[in-house]
Amino acid sequence: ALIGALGASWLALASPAFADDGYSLWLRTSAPATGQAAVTRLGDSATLRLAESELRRALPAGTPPVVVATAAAPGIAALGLPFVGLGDEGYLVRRVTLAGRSVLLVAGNGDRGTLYGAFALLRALGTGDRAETVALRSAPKVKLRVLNHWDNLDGTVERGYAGQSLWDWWTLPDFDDPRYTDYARANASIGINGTVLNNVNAKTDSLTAPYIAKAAKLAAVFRPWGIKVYLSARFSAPIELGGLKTADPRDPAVAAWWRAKSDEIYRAIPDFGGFLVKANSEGQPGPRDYGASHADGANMLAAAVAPHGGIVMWRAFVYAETDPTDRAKQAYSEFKPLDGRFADNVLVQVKNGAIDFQPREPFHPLFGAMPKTPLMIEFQITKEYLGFATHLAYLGPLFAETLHAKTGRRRDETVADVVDGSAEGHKLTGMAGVANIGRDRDWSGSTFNQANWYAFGRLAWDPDLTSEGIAREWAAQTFGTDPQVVATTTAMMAGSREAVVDYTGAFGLAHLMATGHHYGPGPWVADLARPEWNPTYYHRADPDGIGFERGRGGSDAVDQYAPSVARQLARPETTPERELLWFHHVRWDRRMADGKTLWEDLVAHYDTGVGYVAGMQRQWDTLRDKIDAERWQKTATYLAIQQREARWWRDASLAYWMSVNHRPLPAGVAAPE
Ligand code: GCW
Repeated sequence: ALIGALGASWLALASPAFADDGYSLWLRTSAPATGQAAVTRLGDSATLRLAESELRRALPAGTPPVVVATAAAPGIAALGLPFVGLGDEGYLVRRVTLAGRSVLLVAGNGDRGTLYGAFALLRALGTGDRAETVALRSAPKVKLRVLNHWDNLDGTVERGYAGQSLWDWWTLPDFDDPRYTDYARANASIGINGTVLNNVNAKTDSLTAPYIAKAAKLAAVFRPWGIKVYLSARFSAPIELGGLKTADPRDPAVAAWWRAKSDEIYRAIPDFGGFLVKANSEGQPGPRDYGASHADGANMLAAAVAPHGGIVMWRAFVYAETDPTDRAKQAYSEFKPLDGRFADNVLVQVKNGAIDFQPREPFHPLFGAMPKTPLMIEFQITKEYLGFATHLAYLGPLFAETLHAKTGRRRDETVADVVDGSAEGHKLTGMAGVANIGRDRDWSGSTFNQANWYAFGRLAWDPDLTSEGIAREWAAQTFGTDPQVVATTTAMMAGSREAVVDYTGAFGLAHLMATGHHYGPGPWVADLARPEWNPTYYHRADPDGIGFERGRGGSDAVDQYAPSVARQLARPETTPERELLWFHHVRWDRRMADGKTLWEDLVAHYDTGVGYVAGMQRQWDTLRDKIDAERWQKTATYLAIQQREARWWRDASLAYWMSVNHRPLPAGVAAPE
């Protein structure tokens, strides 16, 4: 094994194209360094030791001497460095003179900050900064940076496309799979500090003593990496586990059951983060079953964890068939009136858009509309509606588009300002990402999917980062700093999400995917039990036009936005074209900004999407000699699948639209196969 390891590191040095199955993610450059840089640690804790060992394993020989410390370590205060404002998790990396020696100091107020600083230094060096001149200072803008695993206790993962769940519930709590540590390390390297272990479609078993012990083991592994464990809670657990007759949150026996359950969890996991709850949504039980409100439910749970410093993340993803008008309006209708009624340790978790993680959605109208309530944003890192693990779609632009959208509530207020608490001065803030992680060797089902995990973490740390900058960082660490490789991969990534929008349906069309699995086209589907599950509900195509009318003559969803935004969205003329059919039903022959008809433009977008994928194939081909064979080949194969399936999307969609609108294809466009 030793010879194997030496061989591998020798190869790593000799050639940028060494064999790689993607397991080391963006931490490839931190393969064991050959010579060791001098790293000194001031102070002692498990987390500080990790900061030290991360630097030791990765810093090349010849790096100036490095000191890892916290602000309180001897000699540090006298340096007068700007620790103020860094909080518990921020860090500084500076050239300083300590005890007469010139060193590179990596330090935070607390040891987690120091660990993040160590990773930040490695990131800086891995993306081309020089150790001699590097100077970094950063603190997270969002407090809870959390992955949501939709992992079931039987090992399957809902909407997971990267293999079985990482958590091996059978061998926990005894067996400490080294992969748990690798997982924690990867997350810590991008600042993720929380993980919800189980699916929001929760089973009560996860709250039983054996599973609490298993979760406690994971929590112990993750703790030194600064990561807290949370659990999804099934609201009816007091009935199913506790033998009570009701789960009514106003019933004192129910509240007492949750208090006792929370106490039990905290005995096993003293720093347990708290609960995530999906209530009264898609068949999950909740307070509405008893005529109580979401606030009643959330506050009851919040009271149970409050004595231990825990929090509740209560999802706003609700829709019921009892409201036939517009699914997109329901979360706002239900939650907006509850603003100000949630306990201090509750966050309401809102999906980025009002429907469900579509390739493009306008930002959710709740952002900015509940100023008294901390709103967490929930993104989906796993690509349920964007081609699963096979299609290459970099989600940085999707995340950033929502975060940087203007709410219209105050001058220049963005969704990011709401999420990071700066809009209203909330201290409890959060961002959740539905994980794309499983037991595949490459964790996320493909190399480029790793970029989405990475981008989520980086944007949760700082929602104002640009998706382009994040892509460059990721590419340099994942493939090496060769400028051609970085330029080519980031160029591929840049438009890849827009390509998915184009070949699945541009201009704000949404939810056109095939039934159930959501892979591939199904815009014709009209026979599902609930109207709002059918693609035809969303696109409303008829011989004259297409789109869902959400203006004032329609469902009036536009008036859930701030007045200035609502005014803009109320009329097709002032609605951004990319969201036109989300908000309006318009004629197929409507004139678009480019002078062509909507139909002509829609057709053109399908072709653009297909063409983009072909372009990515050509770009990737130019890197054949620069990327290790295993990652190159898998990506090439997946791009070929995507190319075939982009055409499938185009052809099936066009054939269907033409059966509705009876229009010919614009001149020069190839007929669907
Ligand atoms: O995105 C949809 C998915 C469901 C998911 C649900 C949710 C966990 O199709 O699989 O269930 O939303 O977010 O609750």
